[in-house]
Amino acid sequence: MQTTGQMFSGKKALILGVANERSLAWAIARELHQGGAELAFTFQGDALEKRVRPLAESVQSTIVVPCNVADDAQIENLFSVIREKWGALDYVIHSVAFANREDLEGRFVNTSREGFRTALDISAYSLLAVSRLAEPLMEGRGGSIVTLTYYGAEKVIPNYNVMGVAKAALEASVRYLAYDLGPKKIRVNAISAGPVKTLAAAGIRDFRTMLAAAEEKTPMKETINAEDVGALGAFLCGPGAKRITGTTLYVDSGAHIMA
Ligand code: NAD
Ligand code: 0WE
Repeated sequence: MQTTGQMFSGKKALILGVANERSLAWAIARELHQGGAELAFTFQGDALEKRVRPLAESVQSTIVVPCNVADDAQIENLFSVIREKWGALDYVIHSVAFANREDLEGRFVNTSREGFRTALDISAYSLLAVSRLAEPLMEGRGGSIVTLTYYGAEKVIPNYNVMGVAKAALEASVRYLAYDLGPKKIRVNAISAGPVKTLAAAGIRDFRTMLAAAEEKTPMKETINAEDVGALGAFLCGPGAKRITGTTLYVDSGAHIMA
């Protein structure tokens, strides 16, 4: 048994989806850093760079690269930087989702072709795009790819709408990627997290009411926090998960078992 402090020493982790200190990706990053991993971060847009750089510096990360996952050229540039600086990669944390604001309220049936495309492109396709470029860097050493999902992929959650469809595609993609990358000992899994008040959630109308309802309905009568997600993310990268792939693990105080 390795000690916790040494669990990720010599390991290299690429983290996509930190917006600020409340981001679920940041909670996973902190946990990996705690275990001794080296980290690289991406940010989307100039506005977030000034948020992400200080966080990266606080964990001694020197790789901070812009990456809008809607743009193949930016994804390719990201991996050319990783290839040049590290030449190898152990973990990818994919914690990115986006749908147009107007598609996260009202009727799902009204989602436009463009709104559907955007949600699926950024929230689901991006996992394949990133995994394809991570594969050669993980060659010969194995790896773990972790993405973030939500129960709205499986059951109707009012207003989650096209994001639910995108998360369903993401979860299916996790299975197909796990099949493709399995022979190379690259594992691919999703974390299905209960609601947490992050930047992405702050944009959602009545989110506070939803949190209160979630607290009431879960077996444990409590909501989760980002640290809970951090712990599961690190577990999925660690030795305890070495034969876990293609699946969705829940950190939701048991919410998903309830009728
Ligand atoms: P967050 O706002 O901190 O993170 C979302 C990230 O997505 C941001 O860093 C944002 O920059 C990034 N992003 C959006 N569009 C992008 C693009 N085109 N290119 C690159 N990056 C882009 O919020 P969060 O809650 O930490 O969300 C992270 C993940 O967790 C998402 O996949 C979300 O669906 C999932 N999730 C969140 C909750 C919750 O309640 N907060 C619950 C379950 C799952
Ligand atoms: O996946 C999410 C939300 C992701 C998200 C958030 C936004 C807000 C700002 C994607 N796109 C956007 N676009 C924006 O313009 N979650 C799991 C959090 C969430 O969102 C909901 C939820 C929960 C929980 C929307 C409706 C109902 C519940």
